Amino acid sequence: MKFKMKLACAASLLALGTAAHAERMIVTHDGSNGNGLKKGHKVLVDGQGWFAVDLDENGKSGMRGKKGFKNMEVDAPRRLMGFADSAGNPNSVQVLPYNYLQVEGDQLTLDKNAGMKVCVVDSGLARDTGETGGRNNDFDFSSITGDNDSGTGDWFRDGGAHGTHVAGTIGAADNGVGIIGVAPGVDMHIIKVFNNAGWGYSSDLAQAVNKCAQAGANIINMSLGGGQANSTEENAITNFVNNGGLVLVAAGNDGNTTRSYPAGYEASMMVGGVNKDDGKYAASQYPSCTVTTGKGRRQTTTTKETICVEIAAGGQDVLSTVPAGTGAVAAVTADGSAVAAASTANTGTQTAAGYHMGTAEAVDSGANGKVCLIDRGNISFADKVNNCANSGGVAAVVINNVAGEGVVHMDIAGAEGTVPAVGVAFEDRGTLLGASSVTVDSTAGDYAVFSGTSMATPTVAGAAALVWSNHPTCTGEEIRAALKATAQDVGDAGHDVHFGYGIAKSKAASDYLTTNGCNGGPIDPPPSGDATLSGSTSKGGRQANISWDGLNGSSVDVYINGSNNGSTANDGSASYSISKNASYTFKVCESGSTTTCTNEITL
Ligand SMILES: [Ca+2]
Ligand SMILES: [Ca+2]
Repeated sequence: MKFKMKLACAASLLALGTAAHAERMIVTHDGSNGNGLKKGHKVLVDGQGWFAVDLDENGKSGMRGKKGFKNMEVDAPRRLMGFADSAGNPNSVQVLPYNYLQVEGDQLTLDKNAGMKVCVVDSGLARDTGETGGRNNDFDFSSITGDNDSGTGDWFRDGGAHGTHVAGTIGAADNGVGIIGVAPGVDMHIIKVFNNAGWGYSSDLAQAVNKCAQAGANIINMSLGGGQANSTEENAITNFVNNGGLVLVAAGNDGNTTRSYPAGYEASMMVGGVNKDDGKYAASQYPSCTVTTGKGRRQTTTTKETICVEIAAGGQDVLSTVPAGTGAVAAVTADGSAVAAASTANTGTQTAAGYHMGTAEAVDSGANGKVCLIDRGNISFADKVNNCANSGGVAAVVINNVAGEGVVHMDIAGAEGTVPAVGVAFEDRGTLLGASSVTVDSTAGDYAVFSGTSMATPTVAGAAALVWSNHPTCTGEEIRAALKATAQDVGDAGHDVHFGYGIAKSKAASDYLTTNGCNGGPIDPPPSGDATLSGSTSKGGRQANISWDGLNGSSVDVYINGSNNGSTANDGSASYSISKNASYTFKVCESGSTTTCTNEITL
């Protein structure tokens, strides 16, 4: 019996060894023998004159020799276009979080002399030892003030990680380590309304808003909310905005249509969440923009874009600062290539050869001394980690089993095995299984990944400070309008309840204010569909080069300075001779259409 078991194991290992060398190929054929070519293979996708199939080297040579075979090429994986945190461990290098890149934080510089100050109404900031951890060094504390409160204590001691994470997204220092805030080093004023036990502020939120005003803040970030509107609270926020300020408030994380407050007041700018791929953060609330008040003949229905989500930013899986020692971040490399990973409670650093344990449902001596590469599924994460540790594995890397879901965030509560354990994305499975050396570096430290509209809101607050510092004569309402006018439309075409005007873009908002002045100009109609146009000049300003995509048809019409310049092949690019010191607008439309067009650009 024992002997038979061993044989069975050996057989399955061999089978895996062969499968690891198989590649997903696209085979094209002339149609004369399609079924003959497919015979004996599992067809993954069946097209007209082609099919996709996994083939090892023998399979490839067999296929080439068959009647009707035309060609064969690797079916390369395609991913959604998206943003990603820059590579590295924030405990030793400065990581650029994806939400910072997505909001164009890297494309604009904060002007510190403009005197922007962001008031963070949250759970305090980890400057000294607090309720959950110690000082986070990734702040310029000389630029940060706060107010103490009898209910919640010192603003400079954390009352939980939330406030430190939010403040880091707004203004963590650009100092070569940790993360970078969207407005790095911006002046901040901290009001601690929560502590680790929950709400503890001795007065109301209206008082917090007034304290922000007294401190000279021009932006307030409130990554908080609840169900009931309150007129005192609303009046305080309205006054702050009427005096030229801007108030960003989180939409909430219940994934439903509830209007949360203070986000739902007209004076507040409600912020929704997106993920790194510009998709919706599923938990982000999406209240209607329409309210009905009164009864019978006095009933009125009002639609206002200021009582629903106005703008969105990265809120899912956001990396930022936490009280020292309370976070954990993971970095994985496969033969030196960085692979995105999520940490677990099991931390540590190990480098070894990788060993594919399948779904790791049993102890496997092959993993001894190696990094266990484990597919998600069938058994709990804790059991996978235990089976890796009990096999003598030095670290466990669990690979997601669904494409497009990103890294797997694992709860390994109950695992007895103490080997470092991390989760990675399905898309990196091939890289990991093909690597001869895998490093797992999961370090307890001062940074962590959180999700929520609480993370999206400070991303927009940072963007507002960044844009406003470059246009300091504008009011908060003008900054709010510019952010909306230049947001990247996502989801349903145009304004919608999930994203408002779309994803905030700092550089675009700043450019818009440069072009149109604080009170804005005419807003370009949003491009229909996803058609986009970009361009540049060359030959000393004598040639304009444009590139577009997203238009259908074999040819397109190019409009220069509003006039149809004639048609050109829809091959995605064209060049035109222009006069050196003149400016030209370009727009590209589907042939014969004046509505299915790209955005307009000026060169
Ligand atoms: Ca930093
Ligand atoms: Ca939209």
